[in-house]
Amino acid sequence: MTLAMRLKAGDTLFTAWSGVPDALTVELMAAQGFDAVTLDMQHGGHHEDSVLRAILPIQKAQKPAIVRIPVGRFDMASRALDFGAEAVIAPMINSVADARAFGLAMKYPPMGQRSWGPTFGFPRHGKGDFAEWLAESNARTMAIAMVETREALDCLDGILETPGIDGIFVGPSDFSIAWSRGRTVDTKLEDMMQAIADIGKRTRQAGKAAAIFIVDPGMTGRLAKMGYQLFAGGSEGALMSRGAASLLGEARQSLDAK
Ligand code: 3PY
Ligand code: MG
Repeated sequence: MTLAMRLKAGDTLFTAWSGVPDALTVELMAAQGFDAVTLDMQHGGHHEDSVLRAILPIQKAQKPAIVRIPVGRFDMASRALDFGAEAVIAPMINSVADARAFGLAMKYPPMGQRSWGPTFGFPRHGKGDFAEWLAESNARTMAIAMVETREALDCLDGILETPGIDGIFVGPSDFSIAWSRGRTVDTKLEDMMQAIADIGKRTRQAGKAAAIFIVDPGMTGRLAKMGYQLFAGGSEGALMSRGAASLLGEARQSLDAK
């Protein structure tokens, strides 16, 4: 089942968040219990070449590869799909015009203007027929627009109605900066939770997927009740520090017990 199918079926999914631009590291991440792996080109170290190489080990692990492009790089959105990504997350979609440009880059005609040339994506998905691939592509690839400003919230209905947009991804750090008018960055800011709940609910009512970044995994249950289904978190740094703390804690405890 594709990522799009699983989300439509109502599954709750977790994607790891890779920022180390190295296919061997991504291979290790893809072997963990996450449902998908996201390669972050906005704030992480991933670049065109690392995305091209790192999608392969994710597919080998039979998981969907997701790419977060840098702000406004809709050319890269099409390239990520050509390399075999199943979904692209576009940051700072702050207007219907931004959403439209993103949707056009992600979908083949007549819905969009994506140019043909899945040089790596086609053989990597093991497909044998171009026409079949063309017919399936718009439905199997997801354009996920990030809502992380007050402007984006103001035009949420327009973004949700934009052809080609399959889901919304809330960036709670940027959203908290916008919400507090630059006073703080805090993904647990209580007075923005009503707005976060409203985004989740309206996105699901529109029949689209609702995703969010989780800094504190303990928030997941609360966010799931708001309609969020796809949770992103677990960078290499976060996984290493949690893993190291747990391993060393256990080992030192056993020394104390001897
Ligand atoms: C945010 O929280 O602003 C994000 O973009 C998550 O990565
Ligand atoms: Mg952000």
